[in-house]
Order: sequence, then C-alpha cells, then structure tokens
Amino acid sequence: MSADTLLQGLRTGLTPFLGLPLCLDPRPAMGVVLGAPCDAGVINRPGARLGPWAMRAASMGVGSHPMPERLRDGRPGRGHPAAKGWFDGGNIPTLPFSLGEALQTVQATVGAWALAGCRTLMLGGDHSLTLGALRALARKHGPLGLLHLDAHPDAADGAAWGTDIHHGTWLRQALEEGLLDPERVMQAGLRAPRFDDEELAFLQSVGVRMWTPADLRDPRLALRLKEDLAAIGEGPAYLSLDLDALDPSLVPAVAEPVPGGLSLAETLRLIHAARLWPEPWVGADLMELAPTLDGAEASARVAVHLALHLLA
Ligand SMILES: [Mn+2]
Repeated sequence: MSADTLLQGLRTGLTPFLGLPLCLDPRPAMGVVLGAPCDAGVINRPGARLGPWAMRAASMGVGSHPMPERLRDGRPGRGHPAAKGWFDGGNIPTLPFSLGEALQTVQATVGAWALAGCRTLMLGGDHSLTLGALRALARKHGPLGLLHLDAHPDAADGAAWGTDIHHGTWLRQALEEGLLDPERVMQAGLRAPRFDDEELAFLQSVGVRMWTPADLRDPRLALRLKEDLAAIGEGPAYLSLDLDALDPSLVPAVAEPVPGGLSLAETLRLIHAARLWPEPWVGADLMELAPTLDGAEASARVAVHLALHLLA
C-alpha cells in the first residue's frame, strides 16, 4: 500500500495524507483527516498555516501503520487506515485573515463530517482552531473528555492581549462554554515559564488534571497517572496534541518551543492509553507544526508518526 501511495504521489503530484482516498464531501465513514491551514491565533512565530501541506508531503510513502511496539508480543499489524474507512477530506477552507471566521469554518466542516458519523483528525494550523472542533463535537456528543498534550496550559485570560481567542486561550474558552467535562480533562507535558499563575489556579479550581514532564516520570505517581488517563475516556473524548509537548530537540518547528519536553516514547504511551478507553476518541488533532521553521522535515515526520499511532 505504501509503495502504491508513493507511486501515486509521484505520478499525480498530489499527496493525500498517508495516501488515503480523497473525499471532499462529508459521507458516512469511520473517519476523516482534515487540514486546518490557519495560524491567525499565533502570538510569536507563525507558519502553522502551512502545517497540513507539510504533514501530507511528509506522509508520502512512510508506510501505512506502525510497527508493533514489541515484535516479541506477536501481534499482527493493524492495517492501513484506508481499509478501516478513513478518508482525507482535504482542507477546511479557513481564510488566513480572520480567526473568528476560521473558527466558524472549522466548526461547520468538522460538524458536517461528525453528523455523517465520522471521527475527525485535524491537522493544524494553530491551536486556537481546536475550539472550533470542540464546539462542533460537543454539540453532537455533549461535554467531552480531553487529553491535551502541550507545553502550555492554553487557558490564559484573554484580557492580557485584548482578545478572548488565540492559541493560548482556547482551553479556557472551551471550559467556560461548557464544551468539556472539566473532571475528564487532563493536560500532560506542561512546563512553559509563567508570566503569572492565575491560569494554573483557574485550571485547578475547575478540576483539570495537570501533569508536568517530571510528574509523568515519577514512579510514585504511576497509578495515579493510569487512573487519570482512564478517567478521560469514561465518556466521549477528544485528543489534542500541540506538537510543542515534545522536546524541541525532536520537534523544533513549532510556534513556541519549550525545552525539557516529552520524548517520543512518552508521547506514544499517552496516546496509546486512549486504546483502553471504552469508546474510541471522537476527534483528535495535531497542532502547531510550522514547517517554515523545520529542517530536514524532522518535525513533520514526527507529526506523521504520531498520526499513524492515532489512526492505528
Ligand atoms: Mn497549545
């Protein structure tokens, strides 16, 4: 399948994500991958509007499903996501100039696919766009659980920049709009230096489960970690990955890299915890890849690797 994908990409010059069949109109299926090419919500280093193209290009011919984590466990491969009913739905037609309009377009597009019964994997785009997807999916499923991997809490008070919505506020918005079940929200990878601690106090006050890299690595907290990860999936849940959760030595091409991040193995362990949930996640995203900052396609390759595990 991956050889076909590579040949098809060479022949056509088109590179749908992982070689999935392209389908621009919502239809009943297992799921759809949607690009979200907007970075109007970025504070410092822009470029994430080009993320969907970079991830599609980096996905050409890499293979269709992950190597089993351990060859000795004898489990067979899980097959190509196309065979399980995944499509590439193209890009959400966000315009680059207005974040408000982009959020409405994301909500409408994700909502239309969700209405057709599809799970959605969004390729960002900056992290503010997650709010549009959550608005769409909470309308269908009710308040969602959220596993949020990020260096930053993304729950700033909008007053600091004079706007309620940017890539550092979407989680607060989602909580205040009732899109999430706060007791089923978990953040992992938090480590960004603080301007103040109001944001952390807010998250603690609503019951969000917060994990720094050091906490994740503390063996005394292993049971607690397992319990928290399980709790997120006790109802419909969303999985949101800011690529800056990973260490910048691995993923430098993000808007706000922060040293001391997660390894690939740590990130995969968190993603794999979702496999133990009673129901598969209803939506997921990979946000903040800014390919203009990438060298040797390294960050985009990591994003594709994570996507393969999300779809496995
Ligand atoms: Mn983020």
